[in-house]
Amino acid sequence: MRILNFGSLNIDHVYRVDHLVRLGETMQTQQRSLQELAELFARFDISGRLIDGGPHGTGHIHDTYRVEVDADGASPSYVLQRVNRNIFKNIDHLMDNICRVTDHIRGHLLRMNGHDPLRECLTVIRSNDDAPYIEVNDEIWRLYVEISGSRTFDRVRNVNHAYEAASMFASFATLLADLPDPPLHETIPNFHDTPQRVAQLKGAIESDSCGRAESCREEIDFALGLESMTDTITSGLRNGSIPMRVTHNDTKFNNVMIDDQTGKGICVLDLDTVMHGSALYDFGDMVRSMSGEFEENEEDQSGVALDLDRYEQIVKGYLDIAHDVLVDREVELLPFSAKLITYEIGIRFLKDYLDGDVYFKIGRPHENLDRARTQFALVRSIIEKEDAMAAVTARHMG
Ligand code: GN1
Ligand code: MG
Repeated sequence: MRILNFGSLNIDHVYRVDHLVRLGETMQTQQRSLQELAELFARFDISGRLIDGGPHGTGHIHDTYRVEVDADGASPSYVLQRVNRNIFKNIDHLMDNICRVTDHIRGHLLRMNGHDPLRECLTVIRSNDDAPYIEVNDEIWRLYVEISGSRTFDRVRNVNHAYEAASMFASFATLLADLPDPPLHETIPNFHDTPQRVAQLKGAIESDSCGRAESCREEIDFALGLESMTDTITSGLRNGSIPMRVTHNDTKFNNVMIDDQTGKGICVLDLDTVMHGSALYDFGDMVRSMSGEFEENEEDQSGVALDLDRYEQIVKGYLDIAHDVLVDREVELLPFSAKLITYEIGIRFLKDYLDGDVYFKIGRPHENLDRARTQFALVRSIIEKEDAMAAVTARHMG
């Protein structure tokens, strides 16, 4: 089995996107003055004077800034992130997981030839007090080395992207399969407990705190109509038919850095939810985020559909690495997992819309409702194509 796949696919085009998100245009990351960013940067144990910085990326949870530094004539960049502590309640646990995971992966990369841990693994910069984060005015900040010569994309842009990202996430899991004890902390309890997500949705419908339930009756009915499928993976984990593994738990396409020159996946990002769970949620979330020609928040969902060729690339990229590791029950549930996680994330968006948009950042009114509708449209498409997806999967397991 290959450990890391940096295969030999050719990419004709690497599409460039502008990483810098202007304030107010698409999200709510607070603008910070250069002086503020410089003061924060100075509290980390790294040389250099901050010369530029601003909001970065399209994550839904934290506030992320890219900062550029002058260090003896060189100008390295870093990613400075204000951690959302409403969501991550135990910062020591969160950062302990991330340090353990990155140290473990770095160790593997250093033992293998031809790898660059600074580009292929996140590097946490420690603070002047030798901690993996700083606390300033009740805010939690952390600093990562920016991965040079690469970028993320919110949407798959060419035929090889899906293959690349799927093989990156599979390699990531392979590298963590021998993570020694103790178990990782559960940074968000019951994160992929789909039945519990349904219970939370029901609570939000019941309290209807913003008076929005009537306007999304159709979405609510759709969500509740599929409730019977929701414990398939959680019950499998409980009865042992599905193995518990170290998993990423947020395998959307924009959590993989793609190399500008080669178009290959180089590094997996967003390690906040690396925990013990089912590989199926990881596989399913790749399909959710990579199998179509649409954004996560479409206002018009008529173009939302699963593309079987894309699905095949994801299966190929994933199974090229994970083929020998998966048990039969996991293989059988690969197509189902795409339906389940798309549903789960759809009901999380719907719940947040009902709650008044308190969890996922929004850039416009009703964005969370559009996100929910987009996920539900994809669920419908997966239901139509589940048999074809199973046939594709079987072909690549053969
Ligand atoms: C959030 O942090 P980000 O934007 O990569 C969320 C995921 C969802 C995703 C949907 C901690 O991920 O669970 O799948 O949005 N992360 C958390 O886009 O809730
Ligand atoms: Mg992310």
